[in-house]
Amino acid sequence: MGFSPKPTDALKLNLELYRKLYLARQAEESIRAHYAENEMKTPMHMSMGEEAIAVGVVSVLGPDDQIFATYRSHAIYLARTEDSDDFFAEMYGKETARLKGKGGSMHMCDPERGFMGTSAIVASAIPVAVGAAFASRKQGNDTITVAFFGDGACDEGVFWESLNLACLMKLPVLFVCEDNGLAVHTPQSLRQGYRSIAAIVSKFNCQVLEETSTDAEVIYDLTRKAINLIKANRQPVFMHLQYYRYLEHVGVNEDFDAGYRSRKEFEEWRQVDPVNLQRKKLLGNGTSETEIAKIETKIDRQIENSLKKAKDAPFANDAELCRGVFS
Ligand SMILES: Cc1ncc(C[n+]2csc(CCOP(=O)(O)OP(=O)(O)O)c2C)c(N)n1
Ligand SMILES: [Mg+2]
Repeated sequence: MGFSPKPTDALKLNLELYRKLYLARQAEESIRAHYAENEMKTPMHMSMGEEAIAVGVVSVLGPDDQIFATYRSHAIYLARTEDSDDFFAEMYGKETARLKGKGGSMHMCDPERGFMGTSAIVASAIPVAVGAAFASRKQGNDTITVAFFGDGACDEGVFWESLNLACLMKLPVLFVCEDNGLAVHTPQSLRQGYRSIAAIVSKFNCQVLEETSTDAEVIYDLTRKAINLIKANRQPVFMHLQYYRYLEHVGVNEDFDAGYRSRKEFEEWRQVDPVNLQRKKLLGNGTSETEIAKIETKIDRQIENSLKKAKDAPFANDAELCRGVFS
């Protein structure tokens, strides 16, 4: 299977993108509202601000394409599955989740739906993604493998080794660098002895596409272009996409008083917030406020319902806790 073609109906696509953006944002708003109750024990690395990348890239993929990502993957997971029941069950650590509460926020995984895995070790999913792409090539199928990672992953040797191998072996990998300029609190200028990741990667045998837009449709179109290039040239593509992390590195709060970045910067990015931007676009395309509100109410209810089910669900028993884990 390849990727799904762009729906001819632009409005239909824009509604789909909005539905996923709103779901990702509201699911995290709901986490923020309930986290202090201390029933969700997993550490939270929130996606807020990044949703256009998650939704734009994932919406292009076909059912057999594979996604590997990081501990900051709520939006990617929800864009892929739209399964808030499973999402909240896992956040609450309950038996009803696919991973039975053993993964938590940082290790979400659903291979049957092409969400192959996420990891808390920076850059560690990238070589696994390259291996999966090698397997696809050996099997002779048309699958695309996507590796999402942050700009901090480019500080790891394994990123460069994986990129080198994928370029050398001409593997069908879409590298997606989600660049928020930070590794925890450290800016790129204090970590990287070069000015531009994209400029360095463009010296490899792969195409590099760059974008700063927070418009999910722009990311969607760029991803289609990337996948066409992978298929036409039989080479990986590296997408360098910028966004602003709204909340603290780990946790559900803002941190503009921590001294490493300013609220002013945040306010500037808020002007182009991916969810608001898409909502405005829909209104501009002739979608009524009532129609949009209907979509939002439906998702709000879905989230409320998932959250309640997760809270009410049991924990896995002791025998289950030791199954499928290394110790
Ligand atoms: C191999 C490794 N080194 C260090 C850490 C500690 N650590 C956790 S997140 C992080 C920053 C990663 O930044 P980036 O890849 O840009 O992702 P972001 O958090 O910005 O999404 C670091 C250094 C880790 N988890 N794994
Ligand atoms: Mg980063």
